[in-house]
Amino acid sequence: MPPLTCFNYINGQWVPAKVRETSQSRNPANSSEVVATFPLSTSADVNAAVEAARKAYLSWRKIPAPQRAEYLQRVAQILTKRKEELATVMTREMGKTIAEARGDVQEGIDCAFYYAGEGRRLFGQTTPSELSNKFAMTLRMPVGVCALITPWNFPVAIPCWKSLPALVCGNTIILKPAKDTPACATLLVEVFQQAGFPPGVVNLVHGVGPEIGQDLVEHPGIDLVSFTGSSVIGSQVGEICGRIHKRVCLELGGKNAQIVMEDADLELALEGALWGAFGTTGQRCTATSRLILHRDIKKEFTEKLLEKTAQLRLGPGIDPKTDVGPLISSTQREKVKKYIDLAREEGAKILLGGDIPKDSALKSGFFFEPTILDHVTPQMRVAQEEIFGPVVGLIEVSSFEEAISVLNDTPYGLSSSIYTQDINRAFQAMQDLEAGITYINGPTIGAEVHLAFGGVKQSGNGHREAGTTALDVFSEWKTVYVDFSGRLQRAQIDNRSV
Ligand code: UN1
Repeated sequence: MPPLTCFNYINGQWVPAKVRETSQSRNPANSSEVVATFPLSTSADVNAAVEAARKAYLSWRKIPAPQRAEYLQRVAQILTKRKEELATVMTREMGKTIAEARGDVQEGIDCAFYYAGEGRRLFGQTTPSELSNKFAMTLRMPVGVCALITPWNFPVAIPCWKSLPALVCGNTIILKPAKDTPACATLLVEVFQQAGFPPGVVNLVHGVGPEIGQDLVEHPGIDLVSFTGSSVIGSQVGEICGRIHKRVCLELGGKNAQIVMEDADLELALEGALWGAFGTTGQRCTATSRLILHRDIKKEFTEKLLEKTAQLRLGPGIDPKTDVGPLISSTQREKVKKYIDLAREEGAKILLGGDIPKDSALKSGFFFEPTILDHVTPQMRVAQEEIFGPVVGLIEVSSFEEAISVLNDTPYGLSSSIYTQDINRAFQAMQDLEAGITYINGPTIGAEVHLAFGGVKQSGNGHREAGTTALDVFSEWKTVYVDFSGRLQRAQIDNRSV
């Protein structure tokens, strides 16, 4: 297939960047196939996108939300029609298996239907006033122009999580996708174009993070930044936004764990661990990277886990028999490799994997063996830092209380899981696990679009995406008082007897 030539999308037109330098995305399963070329935009392109988005905002915000929702309804329908096409390009460009790529597009479709429905709600509140003949209410108002900076690991779902609630709330958007997945972003924006959004409502600027990311974040014409990515970049984004009082939503890393208690259904816990740790080659911010195992089941569970993990088939995601695709890039693979070296130095034992596969058929891609580390202790760096690869560390514990405390003992708090058949422990865990998401008898991955998504501690800045909670990111509350008494009523004074 010839490479896709990607352009920026500004004010309803596909345009090249002002400086005509380009870069490429490549298929991580073979590293040689160029999937797309994309422009390396500069601040001049960002300025043009901001100008278009600002102008469009003036009229888009005035379109009634139920009518804005009709555009989202069309996005849902067109995405459904183009699901297979987008999934195939995603697998080629990003590497995840074709089944998972379909799931990624499906998440976008679900999101579009969900927020289209929100267009007929966007509920505010009415509440009694302290004073007579006076009405009090809150309304959702749009924020303005939103910069959406998105990662490569969910190249359709995450841009949808951000753009669709932003649009239904009446904002205009500038999407800046990851440099690794320009083709996915281009096809998604093509879907928005087909849905007929007025010019300037949806804009796309390609480029490399540090170069135009900062321009976007600092630009005075942008009112809100929504960023998903690493905690390191997230704190830089947050710092700039804090300094200039810009609204910012940060979805950052995770060091998610699955607890397996001695009373758990072991087969179920095993399937959950395999999917949570090695699904998407461990490249999810919700991936399971620690297994906290009760000592009474650790031996049996580990043996079975080793056996099942050894059976996982590595290969190009496009082959339906593949369980685990490649990592996104050689840089990411180097990072994973460094963590394996570190694990060795720290005294962990590599039970399985830990290297680049020897199989010559896999040589040209960025593959890495599914890896199980044993004798991991809670304070090792491999148990504290996000690896973002197919690596899981086993930590032994002797009690439920210890399991909870080990799970909580990292700087992150995104997703968490416990397998137990004891209802009291399940509820106790629900209450005590320090994470934005807790699964009872399910793996740490697999969030659904109509529920809040996000984490505590360094996993974010307190906001939640998805569900109605995303509306709180993308709208401002306006409180309105209507006094129909025809006279001055002084709150806190005229309604008091003393
Ligand atoms: C991410 O990895 O950034 O819950 C998002 C999940 C997916 C989304 C992951 N629905 O695993």
